[in-house]
Amino acid sequence: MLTRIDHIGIACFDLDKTVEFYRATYGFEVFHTETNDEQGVREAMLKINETSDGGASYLQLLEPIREDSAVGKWLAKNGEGVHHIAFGTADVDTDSEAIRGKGIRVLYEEPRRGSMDSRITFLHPKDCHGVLTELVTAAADHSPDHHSGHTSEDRTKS
Ligand code: CMX
Ligand code: CO
Repeated sequence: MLTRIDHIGIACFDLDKTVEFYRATYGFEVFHTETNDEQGVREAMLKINETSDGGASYLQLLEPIREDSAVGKWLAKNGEGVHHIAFGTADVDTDSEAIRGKGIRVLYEEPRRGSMDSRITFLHPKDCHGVLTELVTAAADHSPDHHSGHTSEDRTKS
């Protein structure tokens, strides 16, 4: 069951400048940063609020590390802006298979690694009225009760 907005993914050309915009304008602080090589992004997660399912909602600021990445290609075509939305669930495997069964293209055979060791998959935007949609199951040890909230750059996966 999808129980929260996990995050809104926002594509930007310069992560540091965009982080500073969200800090200076709204007072949102960085909760976590990492580079996800498989997804081709450097990213910052800004926690906006905790949610009734024990999770949280974030903004995910995304800077491409390669021009041929999903975000790099999208930025070249569209410029900066909202790239995707992500719904949170306790069970991304079951929920994504159920959605696949409804004839919607799920982009990965199996969920892959996302921010903060979450497990993620994506639904094709052309099957979702133009919205690239991600499904996320947060890692247990990155729930708000356990995450230290510090910034780390040590999660680069190659
Ligand atoms: N939102 C809405 N529509 C999108 C889109 C987006 N983010 N990205 C692409 N599209 C549309 C394009 O506009 C294009 O439409 P038209 O044919 O009408 O022009 C169509 O989808 C195909 O786009 P494309 O530029 O040819 O791009 P690809 O098909 O190569 O890739 C997609 C599109 C969705 C399969 C790819 O972006 C993908 O695999 N995304 C999932 C992974 C991802 O986005 N990772 C980064 C975030 C990581 C994270 O959140 O942790
Ligand atoms: Co995302």
